[in-house]
Amino acid sequence: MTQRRLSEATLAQTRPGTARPVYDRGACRIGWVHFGPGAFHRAHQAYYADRLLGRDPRWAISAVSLRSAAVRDALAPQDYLYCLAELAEQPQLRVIGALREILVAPADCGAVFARLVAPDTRFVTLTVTEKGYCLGGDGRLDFAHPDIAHDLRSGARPRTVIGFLAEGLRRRRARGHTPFVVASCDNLPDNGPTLRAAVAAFTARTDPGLARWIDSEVAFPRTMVDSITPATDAALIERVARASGLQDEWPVQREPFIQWVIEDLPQVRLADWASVGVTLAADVSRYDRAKLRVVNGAHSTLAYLGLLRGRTTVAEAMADAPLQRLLERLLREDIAPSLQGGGALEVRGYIDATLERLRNPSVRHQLAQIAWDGSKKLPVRLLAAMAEALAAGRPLERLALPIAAWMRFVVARTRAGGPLTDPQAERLLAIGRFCTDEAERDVARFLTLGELFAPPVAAAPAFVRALVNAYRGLGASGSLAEFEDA
Ligand code: CS2
Repeated sequence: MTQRRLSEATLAQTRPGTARPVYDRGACRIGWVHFGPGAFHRAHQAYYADRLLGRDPRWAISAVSLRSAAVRDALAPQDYLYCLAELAEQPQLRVIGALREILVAPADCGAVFARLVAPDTRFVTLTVTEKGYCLGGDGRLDFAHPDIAHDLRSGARPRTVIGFLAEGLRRRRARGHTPFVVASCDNLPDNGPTLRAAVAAFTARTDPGLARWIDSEVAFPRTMVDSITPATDAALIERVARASGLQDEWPVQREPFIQWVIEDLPQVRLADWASVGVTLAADVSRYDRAKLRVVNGAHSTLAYLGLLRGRTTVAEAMADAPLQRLLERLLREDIAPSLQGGGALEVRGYIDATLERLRNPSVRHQLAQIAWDGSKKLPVRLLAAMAEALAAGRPLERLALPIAAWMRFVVARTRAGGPLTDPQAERLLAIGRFCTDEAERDVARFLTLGELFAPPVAAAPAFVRALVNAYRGLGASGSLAEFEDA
C-alpha cells in the first residue's frame, strides 16, 4: 500500500495516538544550530527543543551535516518533520517539528556561516561522535590530523566542526555579536572544556587575539546526555507507517528514559530548560563520569563480550546469564569504586537503574552498532577506570575482560576480512593480521597502540598480566568460565 508521506500538508492526518507539534512551526525562529543530525540528536536534543518550542518560539534548529546528504534528502520532502518512537510495551509516537532545515557542508558552507553569525543564533550543539573532535591520545587537538591541517589552510571552507566553530566565532566577533553558547553533547569526559581547548588551540595558530576572546567570552558548558537510541531499521519504518498512517522515510527510536544535564553557567540560562526536564547543574563531571563508566562502559562490555559469545543485541547479551553476572560484578565491584561516593546508595541505584534499562526487551539495540570506534570509546569508558584501579591497588581481572574482548573482536574481524568501523581501522587490521592466538604476543601487539595504551599504565606488569590472562581465558569464543569465581 502506498501511503501519503509525512509533511506539513499531511501532518493533520496522523492517526490518533501520534502526538503532533503543539506550536505554530511557521512562527518559530531558528536560534539553535546543531552539528551532526544523526539519530541520537533527533531523538534527544531535538526532542527537548520540540518541547521548548511549545512555550518559546526562539529555539527551532538548523542542523548541519558535515558530510552525508542522506538525512537531508530523506527529511527535506517531509519539511524536516519525522517521527520519534519511544520504545516501551506500548510504543509512543511523536512527530518532532524542531528541525527547520538541514544544511550539508561543504556544499552549503555559506549558509552554515550565515546561521552561525545570525544574531538570533544563541545556542550551538554537537553530536559528531568521539572521533569528530580530531583529538590525539592526550585529549588535545591533533594538528597532524589531515582535516585539521586542511581547515588551518582554508578556514572559509572547513571540513571539521572545529574549523566551523573557529571561523563562525571569528566572523561573529568581527560583527560585534554576542557569542553563541557551544554545548558538546558527545560522550567525552569534560566535553565542554575539551572542546574549548581544541577550538582555542586551533585559533591560536592563526589568530591569538581570537583565541583569547574565545577563552574569556565563549561558554562551553559541560553536558551529560543519555538515552539509548538504536539505529533506525526497516521494522521501525514499517511500524511508524502503520501507527501514524503516514510514510516517514527516516523516523528515529529510543528508550523512554532520557536525561540531559548542562553545566549551569550564566550564559546557558537562555531558555527555561527546567520546564522541559533539562537539569542545570554546577558539577556535571560527577554525572558524566558516572554515565560514561556505567552506561557506556556496560554497553562496550556487552558489545565485545556479547559478539564473541554469538549474541546480536543488548537484550540478548543481558539474557546470557554468565555475561550478565559478569557485567553486574564489574559495575558494582570495579566501576563503582572509581566513582565519587562509590558505595553510596546513589551509585548503587544508578547501577540498578542502568541494568534495568539494558534489559528492556522492547529495545533492539545491535551490539555491532555499539562496537564501532572502540579505539576512541574504550579509553574513556573502561581504560581510565582500569588505570585508577591499578594506581589504587584494586583488582584488574574483570576490568581487563572487555578490553581483551575488544582485541579478540578485532582479530575476529580481521580474519573475517573486515570491515572494521574505527578511525584506527587500518592499524588495527594490521595488528590483527599478525595475531596468532598466542596471548602474550597478541596483547603485546595491541599494546603498541600508544594512543590507547600509554606508559606508565601500559608498562605496568599487573596491567599487562591482567590483559594477557583475560585474552587467554576468553579464547576465541568469549568463555567466561575462568572468571566467574574471581
Ligand atoms: C552507545 C551509546 O553506541 C554506543 O557507543 O554506548 O550511543 C549509548 O547508547 C548512549 O550514549 C546512551 O546515552
